[in-house]
Amino acid sequence: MRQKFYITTPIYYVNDNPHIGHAYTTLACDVLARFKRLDDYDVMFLTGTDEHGQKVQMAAEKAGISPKDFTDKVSKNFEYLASKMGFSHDCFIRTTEARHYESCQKIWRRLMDRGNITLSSYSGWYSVRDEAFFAENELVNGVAPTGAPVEWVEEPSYFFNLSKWQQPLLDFYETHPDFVAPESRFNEIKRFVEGGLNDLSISRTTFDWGVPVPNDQEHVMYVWLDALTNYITATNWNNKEQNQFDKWWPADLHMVGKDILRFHAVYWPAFLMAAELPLPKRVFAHGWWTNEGQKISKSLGNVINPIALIEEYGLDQIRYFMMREVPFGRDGDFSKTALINRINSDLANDLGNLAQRVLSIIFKNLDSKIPSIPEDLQKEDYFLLNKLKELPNNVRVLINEQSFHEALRIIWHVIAEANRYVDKQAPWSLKKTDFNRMSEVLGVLVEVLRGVCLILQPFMPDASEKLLDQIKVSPEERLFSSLTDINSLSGRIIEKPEGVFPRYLKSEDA
Ligand code: ME8
Repeated sequence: MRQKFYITTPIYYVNDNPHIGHAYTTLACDVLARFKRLDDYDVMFLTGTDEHGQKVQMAAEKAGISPKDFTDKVSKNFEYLASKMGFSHDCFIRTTEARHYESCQKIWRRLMDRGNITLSSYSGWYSVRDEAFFAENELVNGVAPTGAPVEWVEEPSYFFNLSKWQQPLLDFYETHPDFVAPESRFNEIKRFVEGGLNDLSISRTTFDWGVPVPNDQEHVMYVWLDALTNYITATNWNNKEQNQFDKWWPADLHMVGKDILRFHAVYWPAFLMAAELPLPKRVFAHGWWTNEGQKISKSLGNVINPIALIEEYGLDQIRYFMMREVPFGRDGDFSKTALINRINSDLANDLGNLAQRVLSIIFKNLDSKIPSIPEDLQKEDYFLLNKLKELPNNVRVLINEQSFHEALRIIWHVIAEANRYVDKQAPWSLKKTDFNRMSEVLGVLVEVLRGVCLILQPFMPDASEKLLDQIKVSPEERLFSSLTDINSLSGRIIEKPEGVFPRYLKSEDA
Protein backbone atom coordinates (compact mmCIF):
# COMPACT_ATOMS: atom_id res chain seq x y z
CA MET A 1 0.00 0.00 0.00
CA ARG A 2 1.20 3.53 -0.75
CA GLN A 3 2.35 5.49 2.24
CA LYS A 4 0.38 8.60 3.12
CA PHE A 5 1.71 12.08 3.77
CA TYR A 6 -0.47 14.80 5.27
CA ILE A 7 1.01 18.29 5.29
CA THR A 8 -0.57 21.58 6.40
CA THR A 9 0.12 25.30 6.21
CA PRO A 10 -1.17 27.70 8.85
CA ILE A 11 -4.57 29.03 7.92
CA TYR A 12 -4.10 32.72 7.31
CA TYR A 13 -6.04 35.57 8.88
CA VAL A 14 -8.12 37.21 6.23
CA ASN A 15 -7.84 40.72 7.67
CA ASP A 16 -4.52 41.13 5.85
CA ASN A 17 -3.71 40.99 2.16
CA PRO A 18 -1.63 37.97 1.26
CA HIS A 19 2.07 38.81 1.18
CA ILE A 20 5.44 37.22 0.70
CA GLY A 21 5.42 35.61 4.16
CA HIS A 22 2.20 33.72 3.43
CA ALA A 23 3.48 32.72 0.01
CA TYR A 24 6.70 31.45 1.57
CA THR A 25 5.12 29.03 4.05
CA THR A 26 2.75 27.58 1.48
CA LEU A 27 5.54 27.32 -1.08
CA ALA A 28 7.63 25.20 1.28
CA CYS A 29 4.64 22.90 1.76
CA ASP A 30 4.03 22.81 -1.98
CA VAL A 31 7.60 21.70 -2.64
CA LEU A 32 7.29 18.96 -0.03
CA ALA A 33 3.88 17.82 -1.26
CA ARG A 34 5.09 17.64 -4.86
CA PHE A 35 8.24 15.83 -3.82
CA LYS A 36 6.26 13.21 -1.93
CA ARG A 37 3.84 12.72 -4.82
CA LEU A 38 6.77 12.13 -7.17
CA ASP A 39 8.05 9.63 -4.62
CA ASP A 40 4.68 7.88 -4.98
CA TYR A 41 3.16 8.88 -1.65
CA ASP A 42 -0.56 9.42 -1.28
CA VAL A 43 -0.50 13.12 -0.33
CA MET A 44 -2.97 15.47 1.28
CA PHE A 45 -1.82 19.08 1.25
CA LEU A 46 -4.04 21.49 3.17
CA THR A 47 -4.12 25.26 3.29
CA GLY A 48 -6.85 27.80 3.92
CA THR A 49 -8.07 30.82 5.83
CA ASP A 50 -8.71 31.62 9.49
CA GLU A 51 -11.83 33.72 9.45
CA HIS A 52 -13.04 34.19 13.03
CA GLY A 53 -11.94 36.24 15.99
CA GLN A 54 -11.88 39.81 17.10
CA LYS A 55 -9.26 40.89 14.60
CA VAL A 56 -11.32 39.78 11.61
CA GLN A 57 -14.54 41.13 13.12
CA MET A 58 -12.90 44.54 13.54
CA ALA A 59 -11.55 44.48 9.98
CA ALA A 60 -15.08 43.75 8.72
CA GLU A 61 -16.48 46.63 10.77
CA LYS A 62 -13.85 48.91 9.29
CA ALA A 63 -14.81 47.77 5.79
CA GLY A 64 -18.46 48.48 6.68
CA ILE A 65 -19.74 44.98 5.84
CA SER A 66 -20.79 41.93 7.81
CA PRO A 67 -18.02 39.54 8.88
CA LYS A 68 -19.51 36.84 6.67
CA ASP A 69 -19.51 39.03 3.55
CA PHE A 70 -16.08 40.33 4.43
CA THR A 71 -14.54 36.88 4.83
CA ASP A 72 -16.22 35.56 1.67
CA LYS A 73 -14.57 38.39 -0.19
CA VAL A 74 -11.08 38.43 1.27
CA SER A 75 -10.62 34.69 1.52
CA LYS A 76 -10.61 34.76 -2.29
CA ASN A 77 -7.39 36.82 -2.22
CA PHE A 78 -5.63 33.87 -0.64
CA GLU A 79 -7.09 31.42 -3.14
CA TYR A 80 -5.97 33.73 -5.91
CA LEU A 81 -2.43 33.90 -4.55
CA ALA A 82 -2.37 30.10 -4.31
CA SER A 83 -3.34 29.77 -7.96
CA LYS A 84 -0.79 32.39 -9.07
CA MET A 85 1.97 30.62 -7.13
CA GLY A 86 1.09 27.30 -8.78
CA PHE A 87 0.33 25.67 -5.43
CA SER A 88 -0.88 22.09 -5.62
CA HIS A 89 -2.96 21.95 -2.44
CA ASP A 90 -5.64 19.28 -2.31
CA CYS A 91 -7.93 21.26 -0.07
CA PHE A 92 -8.51 24.92 0.78
CA ILE A 93 -10.32 25.08 4.10
CA ARG A 94 -12.29 28.02 5.49
CA THR A 95 -13.15 28.12 9.16
CA THR A 96 -16.59 29.50 8.34
CA GLU A 97 -17.60 26.18 6.74
CA ALA A 98 -20.38 24.27 8.50
CA ARG A 99 -18.23 21.13 8.76
CA HIS A 100 -15.66 23.12 10.69
CA TYR A 101 -18.21 24.35 13.24
CA GLU A 102 -19.22 20.76 13.78
CA SER A 103 -15.70 19.55 14.27
CA CYS A 104 -14.83 22.37 16.72
CA GLN A 105 -17.89 21.53 18.73
CA LYS A 106 -16.98 17.87 18.66
CA ILE A 107 -13.53 18.55 20.03
CA TRP A 108 -15.00 20.88 22.66
CA ARG A 109 -17.36 18.14 23.83
CA ARG A 110 -14.52 15.63 24.02
CA LEU A 111 -12.56 18.06 26.18
CA MET A 112 -15.61 18.77 28.32
CA ASP A 113 -16.57 15.10 28.72
CA ARG A 114 -13.08 14.29 29.95
CA GLY A 115 -13.19 17.02 32.58
CA ASN A 116 -10.68 19.36 30.95
CA ILE A 117 -12.88 22.46 30.64
CA THR A 118 -14.37 24.53 33.46
CA LEU A 119 -16.36 27.77 33.52
CA SER A 120 -14.74 30.65 35.38
CA SER A 121 -13.86 34.21 34.48
CA TYR A 122 -10.87 35.80 32.81
CA SER A 123 -9.25 39.02 33.78
CA GLY A 124 -6.01 39.90 32.11
CA TRP A 125 -4.39 41.26 29.00
CA TYR A 126 -5.36 40.42 25.45
CA SER A 127 -3.69 41.33 22.21
CA VAL A 128 -6.11 41.44 19.32
CA ARG A 129 -3.30 41.55 16.76
CA ASP A 130 -1.80 38.32 18.14
CA GLU A 131 -5.18 36.94 19.23
CA ALA A 132 -3.40 35.90 22.41
CA PHE A 133 -3.70 36.28 26.18
CA PHE A 134 -0.78 37.59 28.19
CA ALA A 135 0.01 37.52 31.90
CA GLU A 136 1.21 40.75 33.49
CA ASN A 137 4.78 39.43 33.75
CA GLU A 138 4.86 38.59 30.04
CA LEU A 139 4.36 42.19 28.94
CA VAL A 140 7.37 44.16 27.78
CA ASN A 141 7.07 47.89 28.45
CA GLY A 142 3.31 47.59 28.56
CA VAL A 143 2.87 45.79 25.23
CA ALA A 144 2.92 42.15 24.08
CA PRO A 145 6.37 40.60 23.47
CA THR A 146 5.58 40.91 19.75
CA GLY A 147 5.16 44.67 20.16
CA ALA A 148 1.38 44.44 19.68
CA PRO A 149 -0.82 46.62 21.90
CA VAL A 150 -2.80 44.86 24.63
CA GLU A 151 -6.14 45.61 26.22
CA TRP A 152 -7.49 44.68 29.63
CA VAL A 153 -10.22 42.05 29.41
CA GLU A 154 -12.59 40.90 32.13
CA GLU A 155 -15.25 38.43 31.13
CA PRO A 156 -16.77 35.07 31.96
CA SER A 157 -14.73 32.41 30.23
CA TYR A 158 -14.28 28.69 29.90
CA PHE A 159 -10.82 27.49 30.80
CA PHE A 160 -8.81 24.58 29.50
CA ASN A 161 -6.68 22.91 32.18
CA LEU A 162 -3.41 23.47 30.33
CA SER A 163 -1.35 23.33 33.55
CA LYS A 164 -2.27 19.67 33.96
CA TRP A 165 -0.55 18.87 30.66
CA GLN A 166 2.86 20.28 31.52
CA GLN A 167 4.44 16.94 32.46
CA PRO A 168 2.74 14.88 29.73
CA LEU A 169 4.00 17.45 27.18
CA LEU A 170 7.55 17.31 28.54
CA ASP A 171 7.43 13.50 28.46
CA PHE A 172 6.17 13.60 24.89
CA TYR A 173 8.96 15.96 23.81
CA GLU A 174 11.46 13.64 25.45
CA THR A 175 10.25 10.59 23.54
CA HIS A 176 9.75 12.46 20.24
CA PRO A 177 13.00 14.28 19.55
CA ASP A 178 11.91 15.21 16.00
CA PHE A 179 8.58 16.68 17.06
CA VAL A 180 9.72 20.27 16.63
CA ALA A 181 12.38 21.60 14.27
CA PRO A 182 14.72 23.42 14.09
CA GLU A 183 16.26 22.13 17.30
CA SER A 184 16.93 25.59 18.73
CA ARG A 185 13.21 26.36 18.52
CA PHE A 186 12.39 23.02 20.14
CA ASN A 187 14.64 24.01 23.03
CA GLU A 188 12.77 27.30 23.41
CA ILE A 189 9.49 25.40 23.59
CA LYS A 190 10.84 23.00 26.21
CA ARG A 191 12.11 25.93 28.33
CA PHE A 192 8.72 27.58 28.05
CA VAL A 193 6.83 24.48 29.17
CA GLU A 194 9.34 23.76 31.95
CA GLY A 195 8.63 27.26 33.25
CA GLY A 196 5.06 26.18 34.05
CA LEU A 197 1.79 26.56 32.18
CA ASN A 198 -1.25 28.60 33.15
CA ASP A 199 -4.72 27.33 32.39
CA LEU A 200 -5.92 28.81 29.16
CA SER A 201 -9.00 30.89 28.52
CA ILE A 202 -10.75 29.25 25.55
CA SER A 203 -13.93 31.24 25.11
CA ARG A 204 -14.95 34.88 24.70
CA THR A 205 -18.19 36.69 25.41
CA THR A 206 -17.50 40.28 24.38
CA PHE A 207 -17.99 39.67 20.66
CA ASP A 208 -19.74 36.96 18.70
CA TRP A 209 -17.77 36.28 15.51
CA GLY A 210 -16.74 32.71 16.25
CA VAL A 211 -17.90 29.14 16.69
CA PRO A 212 -20.60 28.97 19.38
CA VAL A 213 -19.69 26.97 22.46
CA PRO A 214 -22.01 23.93 22.74
CA ASN A 215 -24.82 24.50 25.21
CA ASP A 216 -23.79 28.04 26.02
CA GLN A 217 -24.73 30.55 23.36
CA GLU A 218 -23.18 33.43 25.31
CA HIS A 219 -19.69 32.21 24.42
CA VAL A 220 -17.77 31.80 21.20
CA MET A 221 -14.65 29.66 21.12
CA TYR A 222 -11.23 31.25 21.42
CA VAL A 223 -10.06 31.67 17.85
CA TRP A 224 -6.94 29.53 18.31
CA LEU A 225 -8.85 26.46 19.50
CA ASP A 226 -11.12 26.98 16.49
CA ALA A 227 -8.22 27.56 14.07
CA LEU A 228 -6.05 24.63 15.14
CA THR A 229 -8.98 22.27 14.79
CA ASN A 230 -9.03 22.98 11.03
CA TYR A 231 -6.31 20.37 10.59
CA ILE A 232 -8.75 17.71 11.73
CA THR A 233 -11.85 19.19 10.11
CA ALA A 234 -10.21 18.71 6.73
CA THR A 235 -10.26 14.94 7.21
CA ASN A 236 -14.07 15.16 7.38
CA TRP A 237 -13.87 13.90 10.92
CA ASN A 238 -17.49 14.61 11.53
CA ASN A 239 -18.92 13.22 8.34
CA LYS A 240 -20.21 9.66 8.37
CA GLU A 241 -19.93 9.04 4.62
CA GLN A 242 -16.69 10.87 3.82
CA ASN A 243 -14.77 10.44 7.04
CA GLN A 244 -11.06 10.12 6.26
CA PHE A 245 -9.78 10.79 9.74
CA ASP A 246 -8.22 7.35 10.09
CA LYS A 247 -6.56 7.66 6.73
CA TRP A 248 -4.93 11.06 7.21
CA TRP A 249 -4.65 11.80 10.90
CA PRO A 250 -2.18 12.40 12.52
CA ALA A 251 -0.68 15.00 10.22
CA ASP A 252 2.88 14.26 9.15
CA LEU A 253 3.92 17.89 9.20
CA HIS A 254 2.50 21.21 10.34
CA MET A 255 4.55 23.92 8.66
CA VAL A 256 4.38 27.26 10.51
CA GLY A 257 6.26 30.50 10.95
CA LYS A 258 8.20 30.93 14.18
CA ASP A 259 5.59 33.44 15.44
CA ILE A 260 2.98 30.75 15.95
CA LEU A 261 5.09 27.83 17.09
CA ARG A 262 3.86 27.95 20.69
CA PHE A 263 0.27 27.44 19.56
CA HIS A 264 1.27 24.39 17.52
CA ALA A 265 3.87 22.82 19.78
CA VAL A 266 2.26 23.46 23.18
CA TYR A 267 -1.46 24.25 23.02
CA TRP A 268 -2.38 21.99 20.11
CA PRO A 269 -0.69 18.84 21.44
CA ALA A 270 -2.18 19.57 24.88
CA PHE A 271 -5.70 19.90 23.40
CA LEU A 272 -5.20 16.66 21.51
CA MET A 273 -3.87 14.73 24.50
CA ALA A 274 -6.77 15.99 26.55
CA ALA A 275 -9.24 14.98 23.83
CA GLU A 276 -7.50 11.60 23.55
CA LEU A 277 -6.57 12.07 19.92
CA PRO A 278 -3.22 11.28 18.28
CA LEU A 279 -0.62 14.05 18.07
CA PRO A 280 0.90 15.37 14.83
CA LYS A 281 4.27 13.91 13.95
CA ARG A 282 6.20 17.10 13.43
CA VAL A 283 6.00 20.88 13.53
CA PHE A 284 8.53 22.91 11.59
CA ALA A 285 8.91 26.61 12.41
CA HIS A 286 10.58 28.60 9.66
CA GLY A 287 12.12 32.03 10.00
CA TRP A 288 11.00 35.51 9.21
CA TRP A 289 11.51 37.55 6.06
CA THR A 290 12.56 41.16 6.19
CA ASN A 291 12.52 43.52 3.19
CA GLU A 292 15.90 45.02 2.27
CA GLY A 293 16.86 44.73 5.94
CA GLN A 294 13.62 46.15 7.36
CA LYS A 295 10.79 44.46 9.20
CA ILE A 296 7.87 43.95 6.81
CA SER A 297 4.82 45.84 7.99
CA LYS A 298 1.80 47.62 6.65
CA SER A 299 2.68 50.76 8.57
CA LEU A 300 6.14 50.92 6.99
CA GLY A 301 4.51 50.44 3.60
CA ASN A 302 7.09 47.84 2.57
CA VAL A 303 4.86 44.79 2.25
CA ILE A 304 6.03 42.65 -0.66
CA ASN A 305 3.26 41.56 -2.98
CA PRO A 306 4.21 38.15 -4.36
CA ILE A 307 1.96 38.54 -7.40
CA ALA A 308 3.81 41.68 -8.49
CA LEU A 309 7.10 39.80 -8.04
CA ILE A 310 5.92 36.91 -10.21
CA GLU A 311 4.86 39.34 -12.90
CA GLU A 312 8.22 41.03 -12.92
CA TYR A 313 10.62 38.11 -12.43
CA GLY A 314 8.71 34.92 -13.28
CA LEU A 315 7.08 32.32 -11.07
CA ASP A 316 9.78 29.66 -11.02
CA GLN A 317 12.42 32.31 -10.50
CA ILE A 318 10.64 33.48 -7.34
CA ARG A 319 10.00 29.93 -6.15
CA TYR A 320 13.68 29.09 -6.64
CA PHE A 321 14.91 32.24 -4.94
CA MET A 322 12.75 31.79 -1.84
CA MET A 323 13.80 28.19 -1.37
CA ARG A 324 17.48 28.74 -2.19
CA GLU A 325 18.43 32.08 -0.72
CA VAL A 326 17.73 31.58 2.97
CA PRO A 327 18.64 28.50 5.02
CA PHE A 328 15.19 27.14 5.81
CA GLY A 329 14.43 27.77 9.48
CA ARG A 330 16.46 30.98 9.69
CA ASP A 331 15.37 34.56 9.17
CA GLY A 332 16.17 36.00 5.79
CA ASP A 333 16.24 39.22 3.91
CA PHE A 334 14.50 39.88 0.63
CA SER A 335 16.75 41.88 -1.60
CA LYS A 336 16.26 42.53 -5.29
CA THR A 337 19.99 42.39 -5.91
CA ALA A 338 20.17 38.91 -4.41
CA LEU A 339 17.15 37.82 -6.43
CA ILE A 340 18.60 39.09 -9.72
CA ASN A 341 21.91 37.41 -8.93
CA ARG A 342 20.21 34.09 -8.43
CA ILE A 343 18.19 34.47 -11.63
CA ASN A 344 21.17 35.38 -13.77
CA SER A 345 23.81 33.22 -12.21
CA ASP A 346 22.14 30.00 -11.03
CA LEU A 347 19.25 29.83 -13.46
CA ALA A 348 20.28 31.59 -16.67
CA ASN A 349 24.00 30.75 -16.60
CA ASP A 350 24.40 27.48 -14.76
CA LEU A 351 21.30 25.53 -15.73
CA GLY A 352 19.82 27.47 -18.67
CA ASN A 353 23.06 27.71 -20.63
CA LEU A 354 23.97 24.12 -19.96
CA ALA A 355 20.68 22.88 -21.39
CA GLN A 356 20.79 25.27 -24.30
CA ARG A 357 24.39 24.39 -25.25
CA VAL A 358 23.86 20.62 -25.06
CA LEU A 359 20.57 20.60 -26.93
CA SER A 360 21.76 22.99 -29.64
CA ILE A 361 24.74 20.79 -30.50
CA ILE A 362 22.51 17.73 -30.67
CA PHE A 363 19.99 19.59 -32.79
CA LYS A 364 22.59 20.87 -35.21
CA ASN A 365 25.00 17.95 -35.46
CA LEU A 366 23.19 14.74 -34.65
CA ASP A 367 20.04 15.16 -36.74
CA SER A 368 18.28 16.13 -33.49
CA LYS A 369 18.69 12.60 -32.19
CA ILE A 370 19.59 12.11 -28.51
CA PRO A 371 22.74 9.96 -28.36
CA SER A 372 23.48 7.08 -25.99
CA ILE A 373 25.83 7.26 -23.07
CA PRO A 374 29.08 5.36 -23.79
CA GLU A 375 29.21 1.61 -23.22
CA ASP A 376 32.67 1.99 -21.71
CA LEU A 377 32.55 5.00 -19.47
CA GLN A 378 35.62 7.16 -19.27
CA LYS A 379 36.77 8.31 -15.84
CA GLU A 380 35.10 11.73 -16.21
CA ASP A 381 31.82 10.21 -17.44
CA TYR A 382 31.76 7.86 -14.51
CA PHE A 383 32.53 10.63 -12.03
CA LEU A 384 29.69 12.82 -13.26
CA LEU A 385 27.11 10.04 -13.64
CA ASN A 386 27.99 8.78 -10.20
CA LYS A 387 27.37 12.21 -8.69
CA LEU A 388 24.01 12.19 -10.42
CA LYS A 389 23.21 8.72 -9.15
CA GLU A 390 23.84 9.73 -5.53
CA LEU A 391 21.73 12.86 -5.83
CA PRO A 392 18.16 11.57 -5.33
CA ASN A 393 18.83 9.88 -2.01
CA ASN A 394 20.82 12.80 -0.72
CA VAL A 395 18.09 15.22 -1.74
CA ARG A 396 15.44 13.00 -0.20
CA VAL A 397 17.18 13.05 3.18
CA LEU A 398 17.42 16.85 3.07
CA ILE A 399 13.79 17.28 2.02
CA ASN A 400 12.69 15.09 4.91
CA GLU A 401 14.59 17.45 7.22
CA GLN A 402 13.04 20.47 5.45
CA SER A 403 16.52 21.61 4.35
CA PHE A 404 15.27 22.96 1.04
CA HIS A 405 18.20 25.33 0.52
CA GLU A 406 20.67 22.48 1.04
CA ALA A 407 18.78 20.25 -1.37
CA LEU A 408 19.07 22.95 -4.04
CA ARG A 409 22.69 23.53 -3.18
CA ILE A 410 23.62 19.89 -3.83
CA ILE A 411 21.56 19.82 -7.03
CA TRP A 412 23.52 22.87 -8.18
CA HIS A 413 26.72 21.12 -7.26
CA VAL A 414 25.91 18.46 -9.88
CA ILE A 415 25.00 21.19 -12.38
CA ALA A 416 28.38 22.81 -11.71
CA GLU A 417 30.11 19.46 -12.26
CA ALA A 418 28.24 19.09 -15.54
CA ASN A 419 29.40 22.54 -16.61
CA ARG A 420 33.00 21.65 -15.75
CA TYR A 421 32.60 18.43 -17.72
CA VAL A 422 31.22 20.18 -20.78
CA ASP A 423 34.03 22.76 -20.71
CA LYS A 424 36.68 20.08 -20.32
CA GLN A 425 35.28 17.64 -22.89
CA ALA A 426 34.53 20.51 -25.28
CA PRO A 427 32.09 18.68 -27.58
CA TRP A 428 32.26 21.57 -30.08
CA SER A 429 35.95 20.70 -30.65
CA LEU A 430 35.34 16.95 -30.61
CA LYS A 431 32.99 17.53 -33.52
CA LYS A 432 36.05 17.83 -35.75
CA THR A 433 38.43 15.44 -33.99
CA ASP A 434 36.33 12.59 -32.58
CA PHE A 435 32.68 12.67 -33.63
CA ASN A 436 31.86 9.48 -31.80
CA ARG A 437 33.21 10.80 -28.49
CA MET A 438 31.28 14.03 -29.00
CA SER A 439 28.12 12.01 -29.24
CA GLU A 440 28.95 10.04 -26.06
CA VAL A 441 29.66 13.22 -24.13
CA LEU A 442 26.31 14.65 -25.19
CA GLY A 443 24.64 11.40 -24.16
CA VAL A 444 26.09 11.78 -20.66
CA LEU A 445 24.98 15.40 -20.50
CA VAL A 446 21.40 14.66 -21.53
CA GLU A 447 21.31 12.02 -18.82
CA VAL A 448 22.39 14.65 -16.30
CA LEU A 449 19.77 17.08 -17.58
CA ARG A 450 17.10 14.41 -17.26
CA GLY A 451 18.07 13.56 -13.66
CA VAL A 452 18.41 17.16 -12.56
CA CYS A 453 15.13 18.26 -14.15
CA LEU A 454 13.24 15.34 -12.62
CA ILE A 455 14.51 16.30 -9.16
CA LEU A 456 13.81 19.97 -9.73
CA GLN A 457 10.14 19.43 -10.54
CA PRO A 458 8.87 20.16 -7.00
CA PHE A 459 10.79 23.44 -6.86
CA MET A 460 10.24 24.76 -10.36
CA PRO A 461 7.35 22.83 -11.89
CA ASP A 462 6.92 24.93 -15.05
CA ALA A 463 10.57 25.22 -16.06
CA SER A 464 11.24 21.55 -15.33
CA GLU A 465 8.24 20.59 -17.41
CA LYS A 466 9.49 22.67 -20.33
CA LEU A 467 12.96 21.16 -20.14
CA LEU A 468 11.66 17.62 -19.74
CA ASP A 469 9.41 18.22 -22.77
CA GLN A 470 12.42 19.39 -24.75
CA ILE A 471 14.41 16.25 -24.01
CA LYS A 472 11.32 14.15 -24.76
CA VAL A 473 10.70 12.65 -21.34
CA SER A 474 7.05 11.56 -21.48
CA PRO A 475 4.70 12.50 -18.63
CA GLU A 476 4.62 8.85 -17.45
CA GLU A 477 8.39 8.91 -17.04
CA ARG A 478 8.51 11.73 -14.53
CA LEU A 479 8.08 9.96 -11.19
CA PHE A 480 11.26 9.55 -9.19
CA SER A 481 11.09 5.82 -9.81
CA SER A 482 12.19 6.61 -13.41
CA LEU A 483 15.43 8.16 -12.21
CA THR A 484 17.20 4.84 -12.51
CA ASP A 485 16.17 4.31 -16.15
CA ILE A 486 19.58 5.37 -17.43
CA ASN A 487 19.93 5.93 -21.17
CA SER A 488 16.18 5.76 -21.71
CA LEU A 489 16.16 8.82 -23.96
CA SER A 490 18.66 7.51 -26.50
CA GLY A 491 17.33 7.76 -30.05
CA ARG A 492 14.52 10.23 -29.31
CA ILE A 493 14.25 13.21 -31.62
CA ILE A 494 14.28 16.69 -30.12
CA GLU A 495 12.95 19.92 -31.58
CA LYS A 496 14.82 23.18 -31.91
CA PRO A 497 15.76 24.01 -28.30
CA GLU A 498 14.37 27.10 -26.64
CA GLY A 499 15.85 28.91 -23.65
CA VAL A 500 13.89 28.39 -20.44
CA PHE A 501 15.62 30.84 -18.09
CA PRO A 502 16.02 34.29 -19.63
CA ARG A 503 18.52 36.65 -18.03
CA TYR A 504 16.94 39.43 -16.04
CA LEU A 505 17.90 42.74 -17.56
CA LYS A 506 17.06 46.00 -15.85
CA SER A 507 15.04 48.13 -18.27
CA GLU A 508 18.01 50.44 -18.91
CA ASP A 509 20.15 47.39 -19.96
CA ALA A 510 17.46 45.83 -22.14
O1 ME8 B 1 -1.08 33.44 12.60
N1 ME8 B 1 8.09 35.97 7.05
O2 ME8 B 1 -2.25 33.77 10.65
P1 ME8 B 1 -1.38 34.89 9.91
C1 ME8 B 1 7.80 34.66 6.99
N2 ME8 B 1 -4.34 32.56 11.60
N3 ME8 B 1 6.56 34.15 7.18
C2 ME8 B 1 5.56 35.00 7.43
C3 ME8 B 1 5.79 36.39 7.51
C4 ME8 B 1 7.13 36.87 7.30
N4 ME8 B 1 7.45 38.17 7.34
N5 ME8 B 1 4.61 36.98 7.78
C5 ME8 B 1 3.68 35.98 7.86
C6 ME8 B 1 -2.06 33.27 11.88
N6 ME8 B 1 4.24 34.78 7.64
C7 ME8 B 1 -3.14 32.29 12.31
C8 ME8 B 1 -2.67 30.89 12.07
S1 ME8 B 1 -2.98 28.23 12.15
C9 ME8 B 1 -4.00 27.14 12.91
C10 ME8 B 1 -3.62 29.81 12.50
C11 ME8 B 1 3.56 33.48 7.60
O3 ME8 B 1 -2.20 35.34 8.76
C12 ME8 B 1 4.11 32.52 8.64
O4 ME8 B 1 3.78 31.21 8.26
O5 ME8 B 1 -0.94 35.91 10.89
C13 ME8 B 1 3.26 32.85 9.84
O6 ME8 B 1 3.27 31.82 10.81
C14 ME8 B 1 1.91 33.02 9.20
O7 ME8 B 1 2.20 33.68 7.94
C15 ME8 B 1 0.97 33.88 10.05
O8 ME8 B 1 -0.18 34.10 9.32
